[in-house]
Amino acid sequence: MDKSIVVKNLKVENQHNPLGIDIRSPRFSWMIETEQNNVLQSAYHLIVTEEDGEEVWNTGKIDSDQSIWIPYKGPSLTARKCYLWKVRIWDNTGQISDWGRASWEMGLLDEDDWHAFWIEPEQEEAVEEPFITVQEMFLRGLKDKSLDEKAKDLRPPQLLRKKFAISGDIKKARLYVTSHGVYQLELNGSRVGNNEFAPDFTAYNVRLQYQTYDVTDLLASGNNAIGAVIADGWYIGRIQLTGHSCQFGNKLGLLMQLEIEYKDGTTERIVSDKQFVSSPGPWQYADLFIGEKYDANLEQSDWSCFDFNDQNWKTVKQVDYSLDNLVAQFGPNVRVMEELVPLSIHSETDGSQIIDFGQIIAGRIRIAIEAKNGDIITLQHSEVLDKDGKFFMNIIGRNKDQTDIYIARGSGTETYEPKFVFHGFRYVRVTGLIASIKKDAVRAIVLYSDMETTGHFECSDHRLNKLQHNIQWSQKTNMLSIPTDCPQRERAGWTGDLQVFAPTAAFNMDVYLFLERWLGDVRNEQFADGQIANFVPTGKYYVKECASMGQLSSAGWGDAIIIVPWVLYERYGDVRVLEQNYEAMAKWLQYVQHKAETEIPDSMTETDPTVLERQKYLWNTGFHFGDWLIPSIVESADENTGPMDSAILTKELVATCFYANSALLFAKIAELLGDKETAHTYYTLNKRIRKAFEEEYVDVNGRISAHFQGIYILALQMDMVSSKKRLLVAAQLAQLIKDNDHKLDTGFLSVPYLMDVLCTEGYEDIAYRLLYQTDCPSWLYEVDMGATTIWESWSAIKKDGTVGHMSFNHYAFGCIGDWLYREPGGIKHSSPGYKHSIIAPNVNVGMKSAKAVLKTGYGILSSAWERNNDFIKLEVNVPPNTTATVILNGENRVEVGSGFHHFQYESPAVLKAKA
Ligand code: RAM
Repeated sequence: MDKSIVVKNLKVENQHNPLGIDIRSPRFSWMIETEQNNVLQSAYHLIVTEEDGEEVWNTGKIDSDQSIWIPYKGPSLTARKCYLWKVRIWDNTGQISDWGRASWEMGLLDEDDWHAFWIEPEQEEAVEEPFITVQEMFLRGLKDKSLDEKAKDLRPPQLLRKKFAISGDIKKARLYVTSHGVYQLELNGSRVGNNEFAPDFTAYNVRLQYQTYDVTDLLASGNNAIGAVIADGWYIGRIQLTGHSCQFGNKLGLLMQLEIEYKDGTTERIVSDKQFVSSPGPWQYADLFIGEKYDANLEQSDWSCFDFNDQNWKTVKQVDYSLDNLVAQFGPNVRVMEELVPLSIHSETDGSQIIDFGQIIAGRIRIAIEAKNGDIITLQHSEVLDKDGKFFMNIIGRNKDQTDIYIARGSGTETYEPKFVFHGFRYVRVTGLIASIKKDAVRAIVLYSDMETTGHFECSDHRLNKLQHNIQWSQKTNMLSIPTDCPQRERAGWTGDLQVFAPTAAFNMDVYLFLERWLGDVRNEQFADGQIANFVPTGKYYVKECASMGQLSSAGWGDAIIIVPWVLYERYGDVRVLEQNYEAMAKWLQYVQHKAETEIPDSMTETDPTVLERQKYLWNTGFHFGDWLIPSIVESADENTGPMDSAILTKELVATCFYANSALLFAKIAELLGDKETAHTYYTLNKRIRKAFEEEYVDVNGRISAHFQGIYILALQMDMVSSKKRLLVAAQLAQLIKDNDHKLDTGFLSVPYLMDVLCTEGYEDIAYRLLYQTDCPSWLYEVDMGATTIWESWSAIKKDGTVGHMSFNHYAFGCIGDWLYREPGGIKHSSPGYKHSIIAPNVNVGMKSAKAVLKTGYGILSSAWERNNDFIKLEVNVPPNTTATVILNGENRVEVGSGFHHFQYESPAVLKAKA
């Protein structure tokens, strides 16, 4: 008989049948599929067995509606073992599903599980770039060296190989690998897996991930050979704002353990050791920032096959590095996710050809070439053309070349795709190629961490759809291994950028494990006094770099340790992320509290005890990025004004707002985790900070001393003013926006709340005008100027077409995406993970229709509405095992269960586009 409820999409640690995990208590999730409405789970039964059927853990029937993130609570799991699991559920009408089945396999769990040795090929130690400060990098006098000059300091990636013989019928074979640098593997001439830039970017000294590959089908009884190529990657190569090198080490290394299980039950192990030999390959160098130089004449075919003659290869060194930083891969690997066809290709007068892919991406190209032996083909990457349509390198600074060089073999068609680099680009300038490039001969290879797309937003305004497209692309291309600010200039895990963008990110893609992994490093790199780094992973120059700022962290950046876990908890419903980060949150807040309580601004001459007393609650000292990049300040005609002024003019108030906000969030988290006393302490602290803020900074007319839009927004959003002043403060904000010709003037930290604050304070009309604004700065200005991603600066291309040396791919200002999904889209979580949601589309922001779709942990949640004369037609889909409150017209509440629901209601007054 067909069951009407089915359990499917079984996941362990949010992955289907994962291999090589080292989480001792993995979390189980499943979805329920049914044609019926109003389905809730009332109980589940989960059984874990070994492969031979022996039972490991049997929950029995558990009365529970929990179907996501159920932790394993059976006996200790064994390294390398494969576990089978099955689950069935009961619904609210007593129906029982069939068993759904899946598996997972544990990886190596302890240092003792490793029998391999770290090996290093013969190599010159990498050159450490001299330390320069951020200020020095942007000084006009600081000349970046030529590519030829730089090449002298760059070293080739290394090939390593080992031959081995095995005999017997193979049941399964697993390869556990990691490296100092980034690696790719081959077994008997075939590529192993499809990971790019493994082992990913982590705080390597604390945590280096190993990857597990199923290589059963790549081995054969008899002679075999394994090969690895290792390049500098993040470990050794140039990274971060100043393009420095050797931040984690200066020598390439490999650690590898192949474990074979034969059908007769015996096992065999092949490990990295002195039997490996090494040789440079066709790459003359490969640096993530500078680019790759590849000489096809130096290829050694079949180098990873048994019969290859490796007589001239060098022996490797076995080195005794500690294995205590090894952990299993956690979360997604980087992969080739998409390929793009060129939009156009044209030649410039100097003979170079410019390929336009029509979209800014992070990745590289694959190009089929016909050339003469020794021809040198150069590929330069850029995000924009200049005003006259000429090639323009928009990124400046040390080592930001983004240039790949290919030396041709000269035999027929040869295909080149760099392996160990990625660039941020839309345009590629090809020089050295005489034949004209055909569109079919090139592809842009889009690289990012392999995460599922979970969200979709569209509406009747095609420009807003383009904005959504741009936000999604800035997300994809800035989530390559770590969440970065931009994929070309810095490629650093700036905590503030992610903090503002996390809610949007969690709509667009399943970022849960990706961000959980990164948060692990935010914790790992927390300083002893509780400070949280401005970007993570940091590297050995971090402390030196911060020296000129006098501290290692900034308000609104460090607060990511509280805000990001909270967002993840709300959107994905897993309490573990709060538990894991709890201690780090507490330490961060203690640091802030200590600063607030013990320091007063140098300029303070006050003697009034009440004024002095409230200083304890104001975080008004030290350097902070403040409401970073306020447009009117960045754009100021005054030559002496620059980006740092938005920091200086707003930092005190921003810091105090974030202090209050983090205290409140932490109090909620403490309460949730059962720590009532702490919760009470921080609720009280939050109140005191808010009171002190109002007394210190807000006058009787609701004017705040730092009179910027962003400060009003933060004050309102974070409840920094008492109810009696709220209206006045909101009116000040409204006036500021009106005086600015209905244009925003918000920086990084306040922009996420701009639309929400205006809508809740009764200024929907202003919010609406900002949304449709097309003068700079505005979201649609960028769209009108042809943006395909979100820019770092709203005016990166001026009205007259002048192009700035800016990043054209910074997701921070794309944080409006969250509002689009929640307000016109209409979907909001109201309990963690969308177990209960609120569907309340705001139909009053100038659209004829809008639709938001989100794949939650329970299934598809969606809301689609359309204006039909005087009526709104609304279609809602609520996933099984969840419920929703649908709010029609802002007031009528309808409680619904899972399934499709249709509504029709009278439309409210309409705001017409005035833009
Ligand atoms: C810039 C980065 C980043 C921002 C910091 C403060 O250099 O691009 O976006 O967080 O500065």
